[in-house]
Amino acid sequence: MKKVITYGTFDLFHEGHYRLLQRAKALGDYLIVGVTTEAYDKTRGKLNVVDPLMTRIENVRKTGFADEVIIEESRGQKFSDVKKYGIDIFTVGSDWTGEFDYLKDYCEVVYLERTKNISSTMLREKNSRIQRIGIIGTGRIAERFVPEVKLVSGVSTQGVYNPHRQSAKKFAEKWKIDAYEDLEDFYAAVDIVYIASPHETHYAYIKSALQHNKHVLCEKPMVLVRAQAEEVFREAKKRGLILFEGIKTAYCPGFNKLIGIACSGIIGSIRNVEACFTKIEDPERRELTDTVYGGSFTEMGSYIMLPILKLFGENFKDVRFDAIRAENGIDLFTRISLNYPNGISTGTCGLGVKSEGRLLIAGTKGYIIAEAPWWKTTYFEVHYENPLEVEKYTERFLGDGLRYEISDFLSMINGNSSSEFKLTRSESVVMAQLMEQFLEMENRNV
Ligand code: C2G
Repeated sequence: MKKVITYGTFDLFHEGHYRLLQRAKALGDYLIVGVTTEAYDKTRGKLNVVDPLMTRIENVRKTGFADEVIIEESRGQKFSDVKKYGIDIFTVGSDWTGEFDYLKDYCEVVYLERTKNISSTMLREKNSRIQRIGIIGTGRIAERFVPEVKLVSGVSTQGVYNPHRQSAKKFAEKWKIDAYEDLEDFYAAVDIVYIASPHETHYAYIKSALQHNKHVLCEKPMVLVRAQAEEVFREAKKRGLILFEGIKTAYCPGFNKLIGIACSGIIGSIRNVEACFTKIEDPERRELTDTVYGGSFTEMGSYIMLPILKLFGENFKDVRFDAIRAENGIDLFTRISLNYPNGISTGTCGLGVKSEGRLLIAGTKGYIIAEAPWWKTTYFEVHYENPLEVEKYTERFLGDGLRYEISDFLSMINGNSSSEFKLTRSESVVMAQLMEQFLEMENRNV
């Protein structure tokens, strides 16, 4: 008797799951299905699992393909299950290709083709809890986005749009999703849109996505002009849609813990914030060659403005920018100074100058320091006058961290607005205003 095993969360049970189990069963005579516990999903960084374990087991059982259902509770369990149950074939979807090759020493490993259009053949109503996401743009950030979507339950990457046909095709083949050349076809196939195209194209794409009644998650900087930010938020509100600026730090659990501690009063009243983020970039890249929209501030300014706006608010007295420029005029290293009635702040970012990336928050009783990469906060310290008195805080940050913003975006779409405070609309509007002021100062013709 040929024994086959497969595992999964099987949340919001859909056709992709059904087809996977059907083909897994067909590989042998006896199929064991391992269903993950909530605790295990948490440790492996899968967010937003909706259905309780019993419902997920019941849905697997109802397919009639499983001869036995077991619970998957920990990372090392697959290896021991293969031994324990005398497994001949381990199988899982092709989104995991390569990931379980270590089991090849003990059994056959088969990666079954993942089902692409999980909602095309099954009744849409049945799948209405799964949001189909479409990606606009195929750059580096879009590459990081797709694997993160996989770890958020309730959302599935449907396809990608890029006016450059070849780029869309290549991207779609790599991630086994659909490529769309026509924007109308793209909108017709998706429920929500993730915009990861060049900065200057965001505004037009946001408007067109909203006009097609799609919720929008847009990469930072969302737009580069204050009036445009106000306009798109107004439009989203009018249509009852969610428009979200994707600054991943804002949704990162460690960063939120840090802001909470900073505002708790333990360091007294906050008087100074210094945030720095630099990343040496290849001089040939768009960021350093696009003389209109490139440069350090448009690329990284959102990160360094975030803690300042979170801690001091939007009512600064004055703003000043200082920049070191490359020969082509692009800012290589930029400092924004925002002065408030009771505090001062500086944010520094650079693509062509390297510095210590840190976030320092000084108060009347003590200070908080988070070293690089504070924008993916996992650790920070609270210090006081007495140098021996140090409090240390840690928090998990999984993968590339985009899963946190995707998960919060999804909760908002599903009517839970409890994450809204993490990056408010008015904070996004002020960031657009500061981008606009910076570009004006630089005499860029945007
Ligand atoms: N699947 C699929 N097509 C989809 C979606 C999912 O074929 N459109 C497959 C996955 O590849 C997996 C199974 O269905 O084999 C269950 O998917 P999930 O519930 O998302 O579980 P997953 O996180 O992939 O669990 O230990 C857990 C396993 O390693 C994988």
